[in-house]
Amino acid sequence: MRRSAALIMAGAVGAAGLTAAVLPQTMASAAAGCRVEYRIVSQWQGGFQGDVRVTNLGDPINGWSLGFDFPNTGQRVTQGWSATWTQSGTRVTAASYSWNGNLPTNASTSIGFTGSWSGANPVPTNYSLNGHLCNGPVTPTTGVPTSNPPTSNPPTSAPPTTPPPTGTTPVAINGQLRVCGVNLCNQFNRPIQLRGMSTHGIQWFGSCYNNASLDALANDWKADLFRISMYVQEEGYETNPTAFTNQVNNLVELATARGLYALIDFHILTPGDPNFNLERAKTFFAAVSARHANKNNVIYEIANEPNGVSWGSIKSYAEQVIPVIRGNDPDSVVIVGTRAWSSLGVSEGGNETEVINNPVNATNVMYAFHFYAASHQDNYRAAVSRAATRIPLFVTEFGTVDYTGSGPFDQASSTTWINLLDSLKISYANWTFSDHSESSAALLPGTCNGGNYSGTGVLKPSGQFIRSRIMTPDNFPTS
Ligand code: IDC
Repeated sequence: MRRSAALIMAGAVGAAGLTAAVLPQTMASAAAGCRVEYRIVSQWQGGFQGDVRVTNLGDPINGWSLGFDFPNTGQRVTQGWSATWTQSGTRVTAASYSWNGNLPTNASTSIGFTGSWSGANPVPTNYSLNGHLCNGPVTPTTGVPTSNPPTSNPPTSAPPTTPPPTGTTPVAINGQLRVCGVNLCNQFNRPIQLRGMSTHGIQWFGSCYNNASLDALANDWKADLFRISMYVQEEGYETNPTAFTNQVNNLVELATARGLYALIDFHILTPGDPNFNLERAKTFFAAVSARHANKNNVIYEIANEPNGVSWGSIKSYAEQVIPVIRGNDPDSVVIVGTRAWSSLGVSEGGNETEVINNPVNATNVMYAFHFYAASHQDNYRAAVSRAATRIPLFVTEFGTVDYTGSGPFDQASSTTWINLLDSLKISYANWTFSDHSESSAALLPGTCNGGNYSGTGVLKPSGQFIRSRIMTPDNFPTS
């Protein structure tokens, strides 16, 4: 006993020194304290999922490295998220990504991992933040009753990830969704409407999506839906597929932990032919659908806004990408972008009949419709009203301003639009939940540098309006 304890101590000291030595130069050194809450979320034969929530009790830091020791070297992190995970002996180090590195004083962030369970309970000790031992109270593990590894069944194909909370969240009430006729139905086979927000490009506004902002979306806005816009071009996915896949996966976990539906948007825009990105789409959707196959809250949007391309080409793309998703996640809802920036063809002189007469050959599919309220008005509303009686529509993106994402907030047209969507039970996500200076962004510039995303004080006029619409009761049917 004494010998192994001594070995653990030695390992911890050596690795802690290493951690401090590899901190990037840009990291502030002043983290004077931290508090860690550790939880074993689930466990199975030989493995477990851990959740670590760290609160910075010291000076603000931009870029963090959290270290801790497992009781023995047989306990290893096998897969982690929301950080870059490494392990040396018993010492585990989790380094922030750029999108979650900012940790103001008293701010918290949550990270998670799956690990191997060997011997003692995998309850870490010696937590440190940026090389400083945590001097705040450390809450030990909760919910782990035994000292022996449990003997429940191992997980099936996908790794265990964030379990959704039970109770009154949108996902807890509605469960796995499916397309029913022209509607989106919940687990009771009753039509529902989901209302929520879209990120801006996560390559630019990643710092806006964190525990505090997702808490605000779930609890203050009472949103149902979080759309994750992963641009493919414009400094997006094509520049680093692994990093963007990880970032999307992490954002899905943030939504899942709050019982929100996560809409994964493969944000093609320029070039407008989705087939330009066909192989990338297959690779990306194979990865994310495998990762989230066991969840019931993930919706896949496979092509943001096709443009300058025929409906036939879009349909051909969809019929190659959908089987990749269904191979991992057979019951998921998939949304297909429509011609002319997801306008059902209207913006290029067409109309909804091209889709109605030649639908995608797959089940559980919906069609995207996008609008910008100041630019797209009566003739677009007429197309939606007609199409809604024939095909399932999902407004995966809309703005309250003009099609550039800027210009005056058009409250009158936005109100007419949202009333129409409400009356047809068409789900929607507003562009954007970000602090971009443009008028379509809900948050005031600079909001994402701080820790508060709740209330109207952080919102532009468009954000105030959209929040007031989203926060009205959902009244989801429960039988
Ligand atoms: C816009 C952003 C803007 C960014 C631009 C880059 O608002 O900040 O510089 O993309 O491409 C869409 C697109 C969406 C656009 C948005 C507003 O899906 O990417 O975002 N819009 O122009 N379709 C119609 C409008």
